[in-house]
Amino acid sequence: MESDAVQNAGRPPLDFAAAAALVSGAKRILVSGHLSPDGDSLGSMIAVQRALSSPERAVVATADPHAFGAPGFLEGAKDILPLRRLKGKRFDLLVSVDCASADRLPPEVRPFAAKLPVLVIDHHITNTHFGTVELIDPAASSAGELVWEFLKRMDAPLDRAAAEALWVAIVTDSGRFAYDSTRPGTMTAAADLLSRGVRTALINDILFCSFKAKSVALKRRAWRSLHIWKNRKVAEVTVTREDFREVRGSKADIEDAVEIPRSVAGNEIALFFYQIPDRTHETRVSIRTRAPWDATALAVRFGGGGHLRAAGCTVKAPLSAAKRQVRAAVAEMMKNRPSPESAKPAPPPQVQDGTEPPQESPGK
Ligand SMILES: [Mn+2]
Repeated sequence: MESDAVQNAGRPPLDFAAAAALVSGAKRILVSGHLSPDGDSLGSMIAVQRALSSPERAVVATADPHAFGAPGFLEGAKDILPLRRLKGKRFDLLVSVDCASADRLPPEVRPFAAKLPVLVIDHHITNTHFGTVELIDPAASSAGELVWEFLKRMDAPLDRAAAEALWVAIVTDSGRFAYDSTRPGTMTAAADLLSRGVRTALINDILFCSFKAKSVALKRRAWRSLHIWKNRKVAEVTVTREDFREVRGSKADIEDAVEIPRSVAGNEIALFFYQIPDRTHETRVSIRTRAPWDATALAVRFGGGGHLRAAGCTVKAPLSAAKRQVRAAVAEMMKNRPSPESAKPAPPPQVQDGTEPPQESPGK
């Protein structure tokens, strides 16, 4: 693609040829996203699985089907191999999409990451570089945008189901083309996907405009838990293990809960605390920030990571203790407000499109 300079100005060079060579030499490929896959993870996985499968090459994508949430409607989701059926299977390459580190892969996939060559396709700024070959661009809207470019360069066939999977990856992670991470290259990918028959209005309805009863019930509980402090600059919601149990739901049913505290006028830091039902001694936290605050600065204090304005972490403490720790960290961070100048990441010299690092769902 000759127009890279305009499409994705200022990004680091990515070695697509090395990535293609790794894939071309493989006969049995395993594809995985991060634990509890979001739309970007799931969509990227499905697209890689469909586009790289051929009579000469078996490609298996794996995840926990119970964790799909709304993106589980995708046609390719039915071909995902449940994690528990991975045991004993053999592969010669692992493709990791939208996953920032080997320990964010599902536990069943980690042994493969340890012994196989790994192609990493990711956009997390906190990526730990666990790949043999890596296509990592923290300025990309989504892993899906990078997967699209890679598959195009490989001349891999993209049918409508693969195109819709990448569409879901991009629209979920870019906030429907709204976040700063939306760049000209995002729209180029999206335009190509539309030309392959993506049903955009239908998908928008499924993902963003209709909610199952348990999602509505969890959202109601999240709203009820809304707590606003620091002169409205910080807001948080909480969903407890009991909430999930009572509505028989999971995190996948309330993926966007952090938008509730984020929607409070004047909000600068939004937090979503939730418990993973069978892990009583840890608390997950989704973090969203507005300038000048760096979401990853908060997340890394608790061993997490993500993006400049969207990050996540797992606090090794029960809910109330975790809240105390995170609130203390927020209060401490906000003691020193960075000046607008130092808060802005220095743009590379020839950037013309105003591209800024991505803003996206955590963890993930
Ligand atoms: Mn992502």
